[in-house]
Amino acid sequence: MRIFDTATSSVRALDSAPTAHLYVCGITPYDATHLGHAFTYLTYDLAQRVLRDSGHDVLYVQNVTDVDDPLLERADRDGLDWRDLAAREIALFREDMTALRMLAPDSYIGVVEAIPMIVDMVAELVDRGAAYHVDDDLYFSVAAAPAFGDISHLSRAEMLAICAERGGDPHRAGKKDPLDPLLWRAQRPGEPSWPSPFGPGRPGWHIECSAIARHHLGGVVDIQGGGTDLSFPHHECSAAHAEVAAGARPFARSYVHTAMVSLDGHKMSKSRGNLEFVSRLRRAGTDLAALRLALLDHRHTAGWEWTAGLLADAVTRVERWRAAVALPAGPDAAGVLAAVRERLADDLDAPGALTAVDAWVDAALADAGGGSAGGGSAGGGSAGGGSAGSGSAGVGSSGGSLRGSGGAAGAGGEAPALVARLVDTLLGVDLEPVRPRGS
Ligand code: 5CA
Ligand code: ZN
Repeated sequence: MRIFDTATSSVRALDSAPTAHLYVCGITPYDATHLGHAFTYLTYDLAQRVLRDSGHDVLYVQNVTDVDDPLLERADRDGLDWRDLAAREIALFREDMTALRMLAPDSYIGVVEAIPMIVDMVAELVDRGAAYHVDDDLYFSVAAAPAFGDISHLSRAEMLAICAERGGDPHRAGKKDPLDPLLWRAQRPGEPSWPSPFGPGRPGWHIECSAIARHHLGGVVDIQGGGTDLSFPHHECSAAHAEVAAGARPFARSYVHTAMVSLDGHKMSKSRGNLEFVSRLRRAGTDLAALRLALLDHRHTAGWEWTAGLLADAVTRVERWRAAVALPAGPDAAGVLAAVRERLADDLDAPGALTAVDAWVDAALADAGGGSAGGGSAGGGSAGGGSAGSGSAGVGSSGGSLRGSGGAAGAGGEAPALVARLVDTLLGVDLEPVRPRGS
C-alpha cells in the first residue's frame, strides 16, 4: 500500500517486512471518546485491514496516557482519584472502539505499567549525555539529535509557538534550548510519583511513547500514527529520544497523521468542549454501521467538519447497501472487490472505496427492479472493471477470508454475500440488519 508520510511530505510505498509494526498514540483518558478520536483510530484500523488483506501480519501497539497533567487536573476538579477516572474513561473508550468495529491493538499499554521501561530509557539518554537537569527535573537536549525537525519541517518560530501550545515549556529559565522537552518531572506535592535513579517523579510525555514503542515493537516502526496535532512536538521528540537512545535512525519508516475533525468551526477538542461523543450517539440508538460509514466518507489527509446531516446521509446509504446484499443475486462482485482494494491501497482512499460499493449496490438494486431509494449515482452496469478474481490472500480478521469458496469472485447468487463480506472485512462495516434501536 501507499500512504502519505509527513517526514517526506509524499505518498510512499510502505515496504514493510512480512509483519508490519504499527505504533499509534492512544488517548489521554480524562473524558469520553469524541468523533475526532474515532476518525484518527479509523485511519489505523483501515491501514491494518489493508495490510492484512495483502498478506501481512500486523503487530499493533497503542499506548494510553494514563497519568498526565490534564487527567490529574480533571480528577482534582471532579473530586475523583485520577486512577479511577482513567480506568472509567479507558473502559468507555474500549467499548466505543468495539462498537465502531475497530480492530483492537495487540498490546494496549498504559504509561503507569510502563514506568520501569521508561525509567530505563531515560537512564540511557542520561548515559549518552543527552540529558541535563533544571532544578530537580531532567530535560532532553535537542542538540543531541541532529535530525530534530525533520519530521514536521517547521520554522524555529513555528516550533516555539506550537511547543508552548501543546504541553511544552519554552519559557522555563535554565533550559539550554527552549525546545528541549521534559524527560523526568521531579515529584511535586500532591502529584503521583515513582522512584527512579533520578529521584521520585513521573515521565515526560514524549519519552513514554518512545519507550513503549521500543519495548513492545523493537527495531524500526513501520507506521507511527496519530492526529496532525501530534506531529510536533510529540512525534518529533519521541523520534529524537528513540534515535538518540538507539544510536540509529529512523525511529519510523512512515509518520502518518490524521487530519482534524471540527465542530462549530473549530477542531473538536476536550479542552475547548465542542464535542460529539461516540458514547452519546450510541446511547441515542445511532446505527453504528452508518456512523462508521459517515467517518469513512472522509480522507484521512483532509480536515472536515462534523454535522448531523452527514449521519443522516450515511443512514440512507447503509440502508441501500443492506437492501442490495439481502438480494438473492447480484452483479459480478469481482470488479467491486478489485476497486475497493485498489482505492484503499492508494493512501487509504476510503471515500473512493465507498463510491465503488455504491456502484455495485446501484446496479444490484436496478437489476432487481427495485428502483433507487434516493441518493446514489444512477450509474448502471457493474462496478468498475470486471477483472476476474484477484489472487491475493484476503483478510483473516473479523470478517473472515475474502476468498470466494469457488475461486472466482462470485457472480449471481454468490455476489451479495461476497460484497457483504468485503464491506465487513475491508471497510469494517457490518451489514447485518440493525438491532432494534435503544430508547
Ligand atoms: N495521549 C496522547 C497521545 S500519546 C493524546 O494526544 N491523547 S488525546 O486523547 O488528546 O488524543 C488521542 C488521539 O486523537 C491523538 O492521536 C489525537 O491526535 C487525536 N485527535 C484529537 N482530537 C482530534 C480531532 N479533533 N480530530 C482528529 N483527531 C483528533
Ligand atoms: Zn504518543
